[in-house]
This record gives sequence, structure tokens and C-alpha cells, in this order.
Amino acid sequence: MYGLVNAAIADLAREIGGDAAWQAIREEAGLVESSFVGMTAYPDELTYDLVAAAGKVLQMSQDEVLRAFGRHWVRYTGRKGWGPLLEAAGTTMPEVLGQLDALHCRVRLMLPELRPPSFRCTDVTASSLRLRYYSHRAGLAPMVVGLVEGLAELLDVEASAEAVDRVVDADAECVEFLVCYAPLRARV
Ligand code: 1DX
Repeated sequence: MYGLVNAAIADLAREIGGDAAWQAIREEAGLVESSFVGMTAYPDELTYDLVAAAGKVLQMSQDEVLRAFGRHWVRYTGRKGWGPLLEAAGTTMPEVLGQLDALHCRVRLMLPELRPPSFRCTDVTASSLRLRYYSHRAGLAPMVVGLVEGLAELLDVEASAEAVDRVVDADAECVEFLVCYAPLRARV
């Protein structure tokens, strides 16, 4: 994954446990690099190793690390100048979630090695929707719960996501989430 992801993990680890925790995670993961170049693609292995090491050092389960990472990703990318990308996607949960594939298409124009997941919304109501997450990568679904929480923070609404179904293929993973949010008001 692009270095920005690994940099976000490092930033999250420092936020939780300070620089000492991040150094311990680097050591645990056998990481040679001391920092990451955001726009350089790194092997996925490295990211998985960081998540595993972060769990060990910060005494969090893998699911907790992934969820915290999802929340942090929205904040971190906002801080690093990518906020307008997400802000342009919409102002409500269903709008933004429905625009994520288009957003990733745009980012891919710049970053040819991007392998973004795909998100599809169905059964959209004023206060809930079903979100299907299709990923090239296995085991990252708990991150989606955090991503939804991060988006909720950004949009200043209450929201939650819960996995309700999963289909695992040889080379892909599809997980369906039920996303609930504060009811949208009819526009006048
Ligand atoms: F709900 O693969 C809200 O490398 C969401 O399943 C979900 O393949 C927001 F620095 C710049 C750069 C760079 C901007 F220039 C990425 F390189 C991308 C910013 C997306 C904001 C996907 C990151 C693929 C890297 C993927 C989990 C898990 C998607 C991470 C979250 C908006 C992003 O992101 C999986 C890769 C950006 C950039 C966003 C992602 C790769 C998401 C979201 N993904 C790099």
C-alpha cells in the first residue's frame, strides 16, 4: 500500500503510546525504514506486519488496531492535505459512502499502483444503509467500522457500522455492513 497508510499507522501509534511505542513497533516488525514516503508504494506485507506489531506493543487486538486505524485515516488524510478530496464527496453519510469508488478513481489517476477497495450502498433509508465492502486484501474489514466512525466525526453526525455478512473468495473479500446514522432531515 502507499506509504501514506504506513505513515498514518506510525502517527496513530505515536498518538497512543508516544515515540517509544512507535520505536518498539518498528523493532517488533523488523522495520528498516525510519519513515515512509507517502506517494511510494510499499509491499502489503509491511502494513500487515505493522498492524500485528502495533497490536502487540499497544496491547490491542488486531480488530481494535484496524478500527482505530480506520478512524485515524480520515483525520490523518485530512491533516495531510487530502481533506478536500473527501469533502467534495458529499455532506451526508449516504452521499460520501456512495462516492468512495469515484473518489478512488480520481486518486488512481495519480497513483497507478493504488488497489482501492470498492464500496456499494444498497437499501438506503433516512437513517441506515447496507454497505458492501469488496477488497483485494484479506482481513481488513474491521477497519471499515473505524472508517465509518471517522467519516461520522468529519460530518459531525452520529453513526455506527456493524458487519452482518461476509463472503471470502480466493483473492478477495466482501463484507456487508449495516450502517446506521442520525436521520437525514428532508431538505426544504
Ligand atoms: F470509508 O484495501 C473513507 O495503496 C472510507 O481494503 C474509506 O492500494 C475514506 F499519498 C494520497 C495518497 C498518496 C491520498 F498520494 C492515498 F499516495 C486515498 C486519501 C483514499 C483518502 C486504499 C489507501 C488503497 C491505499 C484500504 C484502506 C483497505 C478508503 C485504506 C481507505 C479516502 C484508502 O479513503 C483495503 C493502496 C490517498 C487517499 C482516501 C487506500 C491504497 C476510504 C477512505 N483506504 C494515497
